[in-house]
Amino acid sequence: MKILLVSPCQDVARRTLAALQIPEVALQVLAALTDERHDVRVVMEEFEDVDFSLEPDLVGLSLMTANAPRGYLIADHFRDKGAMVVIGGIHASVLPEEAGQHADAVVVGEGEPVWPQVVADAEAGKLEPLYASDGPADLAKIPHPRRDLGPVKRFMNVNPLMTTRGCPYNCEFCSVSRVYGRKIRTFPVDWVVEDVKLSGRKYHLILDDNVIARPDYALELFEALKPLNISWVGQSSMSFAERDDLMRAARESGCRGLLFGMETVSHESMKRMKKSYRDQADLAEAIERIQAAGIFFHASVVFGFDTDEPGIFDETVDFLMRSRVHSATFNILTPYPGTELYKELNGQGRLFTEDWQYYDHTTVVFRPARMTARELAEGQNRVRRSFYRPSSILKRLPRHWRHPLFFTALNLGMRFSANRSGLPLAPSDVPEPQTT
Ligand code: B12
Repeated sequence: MKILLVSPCQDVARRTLAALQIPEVALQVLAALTDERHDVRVVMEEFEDVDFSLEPDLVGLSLMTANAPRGYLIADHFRDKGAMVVIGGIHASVLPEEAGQHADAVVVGEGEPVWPQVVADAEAGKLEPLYASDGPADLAKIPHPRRDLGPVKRFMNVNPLMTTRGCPYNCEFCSVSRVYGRKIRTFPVDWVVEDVKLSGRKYHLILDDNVIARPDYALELFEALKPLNISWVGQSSMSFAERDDLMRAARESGCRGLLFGMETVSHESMKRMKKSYRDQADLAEAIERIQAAGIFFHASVVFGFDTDEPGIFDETVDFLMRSRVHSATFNILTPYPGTELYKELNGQGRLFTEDWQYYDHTTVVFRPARMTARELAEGQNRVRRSFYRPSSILKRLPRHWRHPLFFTALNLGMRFSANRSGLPLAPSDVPEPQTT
């Protein structure tokens, strides 16, 4: 069979900057699981156009929420031409019925345990409407991704690496545990080392939600990565700051920087989210410890919690400037389907739209509790511009001057993208409901 695996772009007119594009490993793993008899092609639309004149027998699409509408267009196009279409990914996993309207089959959860069966059934012309694995994938048996398929290697592009799966938390705004479950599973350390070697790359992104989710495993992994002389970035929880041994081992293994899901500087919101730090002083101390350990600190901040008032924007910038946070992303709270937050806001009639293309963290899609949608949109925009003003970048120059090039390049890149973005307002054709 001719198999086409596609990860759609949210909007082909607004592709990610080339230097920041990262290949999507899920499709390359599915390709590796596909029998060699088949002719497999992988297209990541962030990097390259889909060739709509192709005539594949089977199309596999990987969908997040924001790129689902684009994915459905691609699905409908190839189905009209007679191809069988299978949809997987986090969005299809939480809304299989919706995805099923554009596909012959939907895969819920991890793809590896069921993909060979999907391909066999497609070949026999008898696809089931729904595939879901009986249990979690055995990570030791997952083949290494087919990096030869997909986008052409570019000098700066980082290579995605998988080391763990699963998340024990159940945050109100996240649906990750719906795909991977709540138990943390780990790829064998040898598998990861082999994967790094096979990639032949120097720069890596560890995809895990929290690289230190299993501290014992993380220590063993960092130790094994040391001799490989690579550089990597990833995401971690703030409890990293409490473990000098982990910080040292991470740095020695090539960790250049980590994204921390800080979310908020509001004391009220921290309490509601049961964060490990109690207040701003606590948080500032943790940031200082991480930076002193030589780790670049990238904060991920979210605006729009029900506890957020209009003062939250200035309070956030003041805090980030005082703590000399190296860089930050400012997101608008987004109620992804499948989350508690979605249930709550939908139940309260506060969603403006269910057009998923707007569910991207940069558009206000719900009525906030203590400010208007416009205040939220304008506040986020103001914070981005103010944090990346040249004078602000200068004021935040690292106390611990270990990554001068990285700091400058990232801050200038973020400044460019902050200035490029428009005002992220709720879709204008959807009037903001009256407060009851
Ligand atoms: C790494 C990552 C990124 C990287 C992406 C790098 C890359 N190109 O791959 C970066 C930092 C760029 C990123 C950006 C964004 N991300 Co992100 N990201 C992740 C993260 C942490 C891991 C994803 C991953 O690669 N996992 C490893 C692969 C192997 O797993 P997988 O993709 O889930 O696929 C498995 C199954 O879903 C299934 N499957 C997937 N596709 C298919 C297709 C078929 C045919 C089949 C059969 C099966 C199948 O099988 C796979 C293997 O088991 C997840 C959180 C998570 N733990 O999932 C968030 C996550 C996917 N991101 C999310 C979001 C919101 C974003 C952004 C919109 C954020 C923003 N404001 O910029 C952007 C959008 C970027 C875009 N492409 O449009 C959300 C998506 C929520 C949703 N419902 O859509 C998640 C779930 C985070 C969260 N906690 O909410 N992200």
